[in-house]
Parts: sequence; structure tokens; C-alpha cells
Amino acid sequence: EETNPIAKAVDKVIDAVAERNGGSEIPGRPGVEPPTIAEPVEPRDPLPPKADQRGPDPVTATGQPSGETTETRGQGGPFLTTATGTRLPDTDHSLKAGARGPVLLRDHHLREKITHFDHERIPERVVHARGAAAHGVFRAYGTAANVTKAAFLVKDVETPVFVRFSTVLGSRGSADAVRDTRGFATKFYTSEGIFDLVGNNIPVFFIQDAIKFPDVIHAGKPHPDREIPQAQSAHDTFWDFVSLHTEATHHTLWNMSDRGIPRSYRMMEGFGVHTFRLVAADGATTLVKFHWKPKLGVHSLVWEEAQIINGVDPDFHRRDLADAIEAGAYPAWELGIQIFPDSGDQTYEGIDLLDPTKIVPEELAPVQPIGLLTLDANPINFFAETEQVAFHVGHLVPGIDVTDDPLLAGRLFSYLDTQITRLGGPNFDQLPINRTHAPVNDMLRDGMHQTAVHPGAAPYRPNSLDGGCPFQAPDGYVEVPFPVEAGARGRVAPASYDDHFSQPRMFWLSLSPVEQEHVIAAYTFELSKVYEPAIRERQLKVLAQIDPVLCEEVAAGLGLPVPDGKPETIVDPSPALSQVGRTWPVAGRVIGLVAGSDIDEIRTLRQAILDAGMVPLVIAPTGGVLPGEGDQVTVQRTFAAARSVEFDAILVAGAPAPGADAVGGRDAKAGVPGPVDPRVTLMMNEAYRHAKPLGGWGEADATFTAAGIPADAPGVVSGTDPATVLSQVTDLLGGHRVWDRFPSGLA
Ligand code: HDE
Repeated sequence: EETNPIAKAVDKVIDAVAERNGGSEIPGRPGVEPPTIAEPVEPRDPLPPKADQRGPDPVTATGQPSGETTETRGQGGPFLTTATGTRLPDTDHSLKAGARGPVLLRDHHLREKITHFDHERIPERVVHARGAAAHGVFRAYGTAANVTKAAFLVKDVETPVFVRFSTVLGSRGSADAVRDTRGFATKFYTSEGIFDLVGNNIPVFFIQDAIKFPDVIHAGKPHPDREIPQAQSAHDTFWDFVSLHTEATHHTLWNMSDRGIPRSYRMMEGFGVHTFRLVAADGATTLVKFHWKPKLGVHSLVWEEAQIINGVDPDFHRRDLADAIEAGAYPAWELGIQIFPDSGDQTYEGIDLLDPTKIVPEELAPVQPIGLLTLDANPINFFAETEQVAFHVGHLVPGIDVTDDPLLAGRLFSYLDTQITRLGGPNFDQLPINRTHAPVNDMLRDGMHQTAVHPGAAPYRPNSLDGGCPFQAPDGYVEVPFPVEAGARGRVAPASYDDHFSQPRMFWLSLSPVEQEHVIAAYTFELSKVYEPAIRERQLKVLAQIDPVLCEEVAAGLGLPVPDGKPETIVDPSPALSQVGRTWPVAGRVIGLVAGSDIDEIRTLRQAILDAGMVPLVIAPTGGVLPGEGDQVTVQRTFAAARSVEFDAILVAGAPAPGADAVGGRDAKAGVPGPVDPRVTLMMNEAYRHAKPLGGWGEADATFTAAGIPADAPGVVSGTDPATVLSQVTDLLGGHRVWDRFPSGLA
């Protein structure tokens, strides 16, 4: 019998909590006794990892099973010890000469504890510092078997994976919902070694040559004098650089589009960006671009919503990913490839495949699915896994090779190099999260943080002392002997790299009017934050090369004259680039339920939302449980804690909320009759402006009116039967937002 994974997971959590509390249940449940997580007076077993959590596979540095289990790590044993195993009777007091006397320098435990703490942090990543990750599995369809011999792409092979999503510019503690590119890095622990697909959610990059990477990142990071602003591109140095360095135009345009503010990591595409070269079993080669297609569709926030989220819940994306996995609503992506013949000139339909500022439209080369990625477990320890994971574009397996894209060449150097600093030496491959699942027989020795004890006398080749082992593997990784183009040495680029505007124009023309409007608003916002008029004017000249309407609208917003110049190329749109107009699954979508006084109704609706695979959050004036007979209903958000940005849709129950005088609740404490509680009004008004489906029945209309929402506005469902309203709102959610609600002067 099919049951809702979310409901199942909720039950599992309830059972686990009940068990932990010695059989009693959690508040808000029938037969409740308050939990007693009292301080134990004698050792007992630690709590095991939660059902949604999994750590890296416990293997040794040489790939053998280590005998450890995730259960035995951490605070596993009964008694506290020093790092070297000496038992400790007291960790709460420093060693002192008398109760009020000086602390003694000889206190080895104090020194060890504080010294270790002092060094708990490692340098954050120079880019992509803020991230969130999950474990999962990749299952190959076998459809790539004719183009690559990679074993993990053979039909039905399952490969463990670890995926880290990230923002690029902000530091580790910055907010999630910023306007930025997102990293999408996947580590495949294949039987032939590790393959890392270190991609982004945007298919092009700011620069065509790795030597410009420090420039673009220095420009995007906060200003060096005051370190302002954090985690965003809306400042002078960024726009100074991209307006001068126009090969950044395409990537910047994607950032200014809805792609720069994803709704969820679960709803982003991923791209390998560069072209890769696949090698089949018979040696034949093919050029490909990698794509991740989310099963939930590609969806975004709206800019005001994103800005509110960054204050209300800076961990929005991180929380969303972990919650979905914990609830059993596992996010999934299909891996696909665009395939191009490995012609000598490495172009396709006139597009230079070695230029990372260009895409190949899906209409010209369809994305062919080759496997399914499912993320099904949260990490056990953020530092050990998400922070210490080390991705590298040079982690390749037989069947996958790189191309001569000069951006990729620099990356092949950079990742290992930066990780030696970040992870403190060259042995980070031995960290649990980075260990391969394939046997390791390297001759790499010693170094900082060496944890393997290598036996044998001859870590060199050729040797006779260790029996000649390890032998070179005839079936090992071979670089494709692709001929190198002859030419004079020089700091040069091909002529095709000079085209900076045709593809930005294609992207612009491919967007729906609503999406174009968002792009205009984004450029206007960002350039409004630029102090130097010359930079704003220069960027307008760049926009004129993309599209006259875009340029005029942004110029009008900035109060600046429209510069001369117009697009010089004629291009066809690529409809696949638009996010709007299709219908997607609603799994995991969050519905706010402003409770009325009819508890039966709320109970039924809550269950109906769960049955549809979505997440209901009950909103009421105060916390605790809703008053009423029968199974209790817990209030999950008080009016003080609820904010529209947490919900994909909001339903308002018809009858007045408990403890309130009117639908939506008046400010009960103020005790005066008056309008609907202003916090509810604000919530509804924001949700309306952010084009979220809204529903209500009975007296709910009073709430809509108070929030300035016209009764006949698109996507506002009012009726008499709650179940019908829910089903209509669910249909609307399939389209993500009520797009008609955005004013569109451009159509
Ligand atoms: Fe990265 N990039 N990158 N990058 N990149 C790093 O490696 C670099 C580029 C990407 O979750 C760093 O371990 C150079 C493109 C992701 O741990 C560093 C260039 C794409 C992540 C580095 C690029 C990416 C990184 C920083 C220009 C998409 C996060 C910390 C030639 C295809 C991985 C680290 C994670 C991280 C260098 C451009 C994706 C410094 C030199 C293009 C997803 O090595």
C-alpha cells in the first residue's frame, strides 16, 4: 500500500522521540506525557544517527573496510578522556590554587581543550564558502554505454554519491537566498575511482580563460576597504569589471534572471559548463556537455521574497534540503548529455565548444538522459563531510576526459592547489568523505596528516623488493591522444571568443515577458547600488548590445539617458531556457494553513495536504495546540513567527481563529476590535505580491480584503468547500506561481 513518505517520516520521528523519552510521547499528540530528557546519572548508549542521516563509508585510506561504524564514532564511549585516552574526572573546572586562587599553567587538560578549540576552524573556501550537502545514489540507465566505457554508466549500476550545493561569493556564514550563481558539485564514488562533476546552476561562465579568475572574484567579493557588501554583486567593483570585460555579459545576464535566486537547491538545473570528451570501449571519442535536470522542475524566488528570506531565515536553502530528505521527499535529478561529434575543429553548428561563455541550445542538441541521481541521506557531521569534502575537476575515471577549454585547464590546477592549504597538507584524500571506494595502490608517502601506515620497503618503480608491485595497469586511465593545434606560442585567444553578445541576446529573447521583467528589475536594483555614474552608464551600453527594450527600461529606472548602440546579431530564441509555462510535481511544497476555530476542518485539511505529498504548517495567534475535541493539532507557526516567505501557498480557514475576534485573528492582546491582525495582513499581502496561490473559504474574504487582495485576482481561490479550495490551490502550485499576477508591460 502506498503511503505518503512525509507522513511516514513524521511517524518515524515521533516514534524515535517517544523511544528516547522512555515511551512517553511528544507534546501535541494523544495521550501525551511531557518529555523527560533529563541529564543521565550514569552512562548509557548515545543516540544513534537519525534515520535521515548517513556518513561516508567507513573504509581505510587504502580502500579496505575499516571496521568502524557511524554508531561508534563521536561521543560513543561511556567515559571522558583526553585526546590520548587518559580518563578525566572533571572537565568543568580549571586546575586552581584554591577555590579563589589563580589558574595553574600546569593544567594539561585545560591547555589541550582550549588549544584544540582554538584551531577548530579551517580556512573557508576562497569561493563557494557557503554550502549544504547530502549523500545519495546515482543509478545509470546504460544509455551512455555507446559513448563511454566508464563503469558507473553501465546499465543499472548504482554508485554512491555526495553532492554539495553552494553560493559563490558569500562567506561561510552568509545568507542562502542571495542573487548569485550556485555550485552543484557531485562526487561519484565509482568502482574505478572517484569522478567529480564540479558544476554550477548556470551553464556559462564569466570568463573564457582561467587566468581571469582572480580578477572576476576580486571584483565580486566585498570591497577591500570596508568589506561591504557581503554575498552579492550589487556594488561598484563587480559592475566596474563586468561592464569593461564584456565576455562576462552572458553569465551576468543569467545571474540577473530568475536563475540567480533559486527557490530551492532541489529545483535547480546543474551544468558541467565545459565540454568534456568521452571515450567508448572501442576508443571512439565524443564531445559532450553534462546537464542535471531536477525532477521537481526549475523554480525561483522573486527578488523581494529572497531579500526577506535572507533576514527571516538565512538558512533557507540549507534547511529546505535537509528537511526534504528527513521527510523522505528525496530530491532527484536526471543526468543528461548533449552529444557532439568529435570533429577536428571542436565546434557544433558554428558554436565554439571550447568557449565556456557559450551554450549549445537544447533545440540543436537535445539533452539525452543517462542516469538518475537521488539524494536520500543528510550528513551526520557538517564539518567532517560538507566542509572537508574536496572536489576536483581532475578526479576522472577511464571513459571521461577533459578538453582544451582554457578555463578548464586552470581549474585542473586550482582545486588540488587550494585544497592543500584549506585542508592542511596533501593527504586530504584520506579524510573519510574524500576516500575512494576503489582500491588504492599509490606511491604517495608521508606529508602532513598522514593517517595510513604504509607497509613495504619500495614506494618507487621499478622495484624488486616489493615484488615489483604495484604494476602499471594496462586498463588504466589514458588521456585521449587528440592532436594539439600547431601555432606560435602566445597569450592569445581564437577569434570566436570575441563574440560576447549573440548568446546573451538569445537568452533574453527566450524568456517570457514576466521573466524579462524580473531581469529589468534586477539590473535596475543592482545598478542603483552602484555609486559611480560612469559605471552605470557603461553598463547601459552593454545592455544596448543585448536588447533595446532591456536597455531602455533599465535606463528609465536609473533616470539615465539611453545610450547609442544596438544588437548586431540576429539570433533565434531557445524556448528551453524559459522556466515558465509548464506544470511540475508539487511534492514537498509548503502550505501555510491559517487556522480557524473548526479543528475538525483543520485536521482533515492537514491530512489532505500530507496525502498530496506536501507539507502543511498550521498558523495560529499563539503556540501550543488548537483548542477542541479529539486528536490534537499542534500550532507550528504563531502569528509572531509566521512570514509569507516560508510558504508556497496559503490557505485561510473560514471561521474565526481560536483566541481571535475575526478571521485571521485580531491582535488579541490589544483587546480592541479592529482590522485583521496586521501580521496576517502583511503575510497575505506579501504572498499575493509574490504571486503565490491563495485560498480561503467562508469568512476568509475579510482577510483578503484587509490585505488589499481583490477577490477576483488570478490565483485567489475562494469558495465554500475547503477540499475544493485545496485542490484548486494544488493545481495552481503545479505551475509554481500565478504568473498572471505580475503586471507585464512588455507582452
Ligand atoms: Fe571553481 N573553484 N573555479 N568553478 N568551483 C572552487 O575549489 C576555480 C569554476 C565550482 O562544493 C575552489 O575547493 C577556478 C567553474 C564549484 O567544494 C577553487 C575557476 C565552475 C566549487 C576553484 C573556477 C566552478 C568550486 C574553491 C576558473 C562550474 C565548490 C574551493 C578557471 C563549472 C566545490 C575549492 C565545493 C570551488 C577554482 C571556475 C564550480 C579555488 C580557477 C566554471 C561548484 O579551486
